Amino acid sequence: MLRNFCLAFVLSVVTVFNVNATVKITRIDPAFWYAGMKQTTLQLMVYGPDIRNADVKVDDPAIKIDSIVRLESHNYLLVYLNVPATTSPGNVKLVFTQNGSKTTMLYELKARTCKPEDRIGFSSSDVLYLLMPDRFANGNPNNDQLKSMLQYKMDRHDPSARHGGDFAGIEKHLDYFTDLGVTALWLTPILENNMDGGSYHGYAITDYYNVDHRFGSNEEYVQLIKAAHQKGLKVVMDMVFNHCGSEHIWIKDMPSKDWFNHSDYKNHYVQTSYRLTPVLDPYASDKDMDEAVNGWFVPSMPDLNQKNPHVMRYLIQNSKFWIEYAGINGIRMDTYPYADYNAMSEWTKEIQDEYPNFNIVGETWCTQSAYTASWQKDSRLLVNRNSGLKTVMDFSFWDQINKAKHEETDADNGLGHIYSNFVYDYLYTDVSHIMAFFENHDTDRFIGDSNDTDMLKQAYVLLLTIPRIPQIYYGSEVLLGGVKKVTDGNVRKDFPGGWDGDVVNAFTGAGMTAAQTDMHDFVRKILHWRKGNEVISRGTMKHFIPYKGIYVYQRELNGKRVIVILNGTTKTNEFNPSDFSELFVQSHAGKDILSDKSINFSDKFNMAPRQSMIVEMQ
Ligand SMILES: [Ca+2]
Ligand SMILES: [Ca+2]
Repeated sequence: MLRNFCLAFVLSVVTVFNVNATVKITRIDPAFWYAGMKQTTLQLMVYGPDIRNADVKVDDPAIKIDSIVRLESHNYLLVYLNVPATTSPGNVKLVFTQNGSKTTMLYELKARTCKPEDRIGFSSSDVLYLLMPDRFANGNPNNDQLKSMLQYKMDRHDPSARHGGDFAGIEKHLDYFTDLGVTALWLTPILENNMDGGSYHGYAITDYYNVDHRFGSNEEYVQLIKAAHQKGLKVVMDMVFNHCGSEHIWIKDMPSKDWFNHSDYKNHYVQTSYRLTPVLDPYASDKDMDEAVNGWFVPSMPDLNQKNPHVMRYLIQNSKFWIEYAGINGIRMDTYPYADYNAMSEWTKEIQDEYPNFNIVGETWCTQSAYTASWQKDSRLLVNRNSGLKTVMDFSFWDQINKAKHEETDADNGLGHIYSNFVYDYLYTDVSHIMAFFENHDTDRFIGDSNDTDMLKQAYVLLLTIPRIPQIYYGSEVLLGGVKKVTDGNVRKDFPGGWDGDVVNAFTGAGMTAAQTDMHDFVRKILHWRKGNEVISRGTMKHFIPYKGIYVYQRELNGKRVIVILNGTTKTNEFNPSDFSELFVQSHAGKDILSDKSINFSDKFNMAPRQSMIVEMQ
């Protein structure tokens, strides 16, 4: 059924003329391309029985065949076209001949719909809302159980089964995001995962050019992004270059042995060590490096060999396809250091060349700032290496804030960890391109199974006022909890109200507890205040070593100042302005946007346990 679908998709955009006996072509990736791309090389991956032995000619004066690559498998043929940037949109006639048979095909070059420089990525003026499409809202129950897919379980009571969320559910609730005040959506991977069991998380891709039909169609994905854009929301696409799913056709019929790392997996399986230090370690052994980068993530996720230029060209084109076709505003690249360093640098460079204002964030999961900073574009920390990666993920902040939540604050403990995290910002080339978060879909929920809303509030205050690109995770604003005990599904619970009949509905407020409503309103208030607030998105930072349990920092831009004061203890605590007197030379008056109260910094005052203040100075 998968193959049948693929054929239908290809035939919808490629016209094939049959002349007597035909050369059988079941699919071409990409199914169409765009005229006027800066990169003139276009790889066509042609699929078909024994297509390896076919010959191809292009019947178009403007376009030439650079090379034809015959892989080990007889069922693939790589055709490299040279499409000059000046080529007009239209159809290119390709003539395939094989054993006296001939097939002519019209390959479409579409017009680009947007100037490449107008593809604006997410930035520190945005707040990203991370959600899992399977777990957010079910807008179309008809796509829940598809017989065309490999067998899987649809059961909302099973945290590892599919739950039926989809694009229609997200689109239906776009107003929820704008009302909350976030400005960008990061959806976990939406491409097809036709895996035994369903692979609800999306990280085992079996088709790089089609979305998973349990979420909707390619057209519905494009429509969702259009609708999001109309409401001022950006959309970030989660991509995976390190591995695909083991049900991908490339595993069942391997194009060549060097398409995957450790491809002799049936006789000799090599798993990654999940230890990423060897990638940057100047003393790393070959063994450690090989295991880290070339080992498979899990047996169901074969490790793609990005050092193979044909694999990498396929992946680079695929990312450009989704930028052009769907109009995404950014890419979050999964398991970034697990893929080949040089190949990934080539990718970031090519995307940057084509789309100078686009943004990519890479998952660089190591809790040392020195590690993360080295992954950022133009880092001065590495000699003769440049990842080209604009945005990195601050796993150090995540680690430190999750330590801090259990501790009383002093210079070394509690919010002292947060202070230390920012001290090392000098390591980064560009602080405005660091994405921070206190939880995501791969970690315990910040609140875990507790009901400590005080610390969660303080975490939101920090995240939304520090010099970072903040990323929040769906549902925590209504106290969705959970820890990764037993299964990751426990931190990926259904958003309340996303399914018909949900007793608690966070979209309407029905059935919500007072604590849920209070948290939602608290987060909403900061998000709306942050929106368009350049003091926060672009301002300078000054902070104090935590003193008497209190952490204080100031953001400033063009004379406008915001002072954030956090009582990092579980006790009532005195704030004495004279301990931070350099902040109050110009003015003693401000307004706390959280309590809406005027604050006079002439005198000491008490702060409630874990109280936070965001004070706009007058
Ligand atoms: Ca559904
Ligand atoms: Ca790898």
